Amino acid sequence: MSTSHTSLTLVQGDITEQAVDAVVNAANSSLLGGGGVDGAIHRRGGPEILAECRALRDGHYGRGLPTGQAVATTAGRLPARWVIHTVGPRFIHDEDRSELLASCYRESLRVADELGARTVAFPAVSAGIYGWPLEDAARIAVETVRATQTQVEQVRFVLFDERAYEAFADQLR
Ligand code: AR6
Repeated sequence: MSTSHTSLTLVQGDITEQAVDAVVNAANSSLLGGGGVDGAIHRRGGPEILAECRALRDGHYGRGLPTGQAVATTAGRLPARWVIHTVGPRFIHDEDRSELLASCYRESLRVADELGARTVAFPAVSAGIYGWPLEDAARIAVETVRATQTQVEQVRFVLFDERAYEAFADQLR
């Protein structure tokens, strides 16, 4: 369980504007950028983030970052110290990949603990281009963070639009 001092908060807005220790990126295995949150983070954070991602690909992550795992880089010009990149599963109808989505939240918090991050902003991982139904993505996000032991003091879910905000708000009620 998240330690009693972990608070879960909701913000409707843009994750690249969050002044937190770490922002979580809904990346893909290549770590080399994409659309959605990933595109926004690299655009606003600048080339330093991509340079560190390339270095990761040249080193330990030669075959890319596996789905459900997380790794940190600088946050470049973002108002955060680190970006924690995680790779959500694509939603497919005939297979239950919920455990991989839960793993994104657990592993991101584990990396946050390693960094000493105390405030962490998450997007709704997999709920955009990867097609995960929003209500289910919100349930997995909130349940997993609540069930994870971490030193992080504030987990801030940053939802782009009102529909996503309401889906997360329903889970926190
Ligand atoms: N701030 C907060 N939330 C956002 C922002 C933003 N700036 N932009 C989009 N969202 P997505 P995924 C919401 O597609 O589904 C990329 O190409 C969005 O409305 O960013 O995990 C990667 O490279 C949705 O609710 O991530 C991968 O290939 C949520 O963030 C792939 O997309 C996640 O949408 C990952 O897809």
